[in-house]
Amino acid sequence: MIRLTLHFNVLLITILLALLTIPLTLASHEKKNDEINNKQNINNNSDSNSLTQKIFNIEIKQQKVVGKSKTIRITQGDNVSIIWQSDEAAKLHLHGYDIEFDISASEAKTLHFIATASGRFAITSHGFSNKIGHGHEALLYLEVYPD
Ligand SMILES: [Cu+2]
Repeated sequence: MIRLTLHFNVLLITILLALLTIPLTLASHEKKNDEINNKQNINNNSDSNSLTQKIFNIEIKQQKVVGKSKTIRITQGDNVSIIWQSDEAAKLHLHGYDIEFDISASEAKTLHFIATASGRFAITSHGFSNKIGHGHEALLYLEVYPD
């Protein structure tokens, strides 16, 4: 009989402890969720606003980039726009990012991307005037420096 009451007491204490801990764990979970939500909000704000805008104007004449500099230098994470003007239609290829895009002789074309990967990447022609080909000579290099 004494043993039974002892066992019963132990059981009762265990149940009481369990009941006490449940609200505590729930409360700490809520707090953690709040913290996570706050962090996400901060990140969301920075995602839309804090990326640095970088805009470049590139002109192509007689299948070559006009000007001395054949390198575009940016920082990883930049929000990049390259505006192309050309005297001839062409298919261009940004290596590394593997973006292929068309430029035309009639209007400017904007290549837009976020510079997620760092490194040195060639922009080559995959043919001018709709003739398919792959120029091994790079028109331009894109250098993305690590943030
Ligand atoms: Cu290519």
